[in-house]
Amino acid sequence: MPKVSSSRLLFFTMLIFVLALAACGNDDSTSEEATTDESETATEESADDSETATEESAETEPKVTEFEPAFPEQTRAPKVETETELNVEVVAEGLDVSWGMEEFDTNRLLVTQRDSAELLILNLEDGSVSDPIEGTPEVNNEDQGGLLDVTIAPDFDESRLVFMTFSEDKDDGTLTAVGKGVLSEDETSLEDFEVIFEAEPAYDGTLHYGGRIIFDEDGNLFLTTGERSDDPIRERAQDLDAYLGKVIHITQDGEPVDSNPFIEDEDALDGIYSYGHRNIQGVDFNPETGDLWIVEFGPQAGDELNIIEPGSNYGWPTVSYGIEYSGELINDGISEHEAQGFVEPVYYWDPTSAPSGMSFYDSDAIPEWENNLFIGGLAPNYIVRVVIEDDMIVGEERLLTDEGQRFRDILVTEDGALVAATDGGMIYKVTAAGE
Ligand SMILES: [Ca+2]
Repeated sequence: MPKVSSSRLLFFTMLIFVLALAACGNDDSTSEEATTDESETATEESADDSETATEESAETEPKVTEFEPAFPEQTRAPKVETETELNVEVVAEGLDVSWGMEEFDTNRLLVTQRDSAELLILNLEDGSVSDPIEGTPEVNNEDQGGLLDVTIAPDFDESRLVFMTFSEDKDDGTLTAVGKGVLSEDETSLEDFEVIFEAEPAYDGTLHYGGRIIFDEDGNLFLTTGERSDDPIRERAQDLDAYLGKVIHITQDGEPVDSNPFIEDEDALDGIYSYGHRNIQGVDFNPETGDLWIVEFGPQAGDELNIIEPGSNYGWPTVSYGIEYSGELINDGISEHEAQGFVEPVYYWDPTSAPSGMSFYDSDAIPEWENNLFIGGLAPNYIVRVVIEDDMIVGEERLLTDEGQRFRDILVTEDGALVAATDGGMIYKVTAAGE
């Protein structure tokens, strides 16, 4: 990596030189920036100029921070546009916040309702919604809490095992919990529901639960958590004796997976897979590489897309490409991750995209979307599509921008339909027109 740093240094040095030359013949453009450091201003402008001259970014709003990316592809990727004509259909409406979805049978989804804590079955073909399934857990549904994600065991056809995450009340606060139950043959109840994992410690707050779950190819679960938001509890994202702000790797019984990176470390919790995360709201495996990708909420800006490496530290809240909601710097405003010994995000957003549930498009139904990543945006309200080459983001698009919906979760069906759930109770289905 020193190689990258020195070439980048050379690049910026040249950039500043060229810019300084350009600024000489351009008096009025920088006058309102007079109080800021001149070389910084010059660098920023030159970067902007060179980008807009050649390719337009999908992001049109100004940055809210002064931070520069560690490498050019790390933010504000060139705008791309889907050429396939799309059919956008509202399959269902009038639901609660549909936080998680899973296709358990062709074109039939299990859908969680965050606030009412109901688990429903949605038929994508006729839009019908079942009565709530009995036997779901008690949850704390204040603020960001409730019934969160849902997935099915790899052997669901035989075991009928359904796994869910939720925010659970404990004596000393709340925490993110995982439970499992058996879906009855008549699909009306979850039987023998039991909690298999609790992301301790509990905390007296109702924010940042994380809560996504996904099975790996060995039949073990990855669970994501949040760092519970407040200062100082959020510092626990850096601690290996707390399950806050982590990616966690457990068996179907909630036990740490034998190969976990800290299993030999007596001071670390055995379930931890990676750490230094803020609030991970989306997770999926990249179908091309098999790598686990996650998206996590930043503070004000600094939302991150990360590729998860076992045992690695992703930096929060020591470093961030975002700032406090108050506008203050976080920890003196260090953005660069790698220089501080942390993993750089593969991509970040400034201003925010408020990234929630995500899914890779692992279908060829819309060929130009194959292996692209789709991420729900809560505020601003759109679906983000990113195009990836060699683990770099080379294009970004915003979809369904006119719908005015907070997109909470994204799912790609076996048939290649893109399904999006919103906080406003809608379920959208996006397919190629004419299909
Ligand atoms: Ca980070």
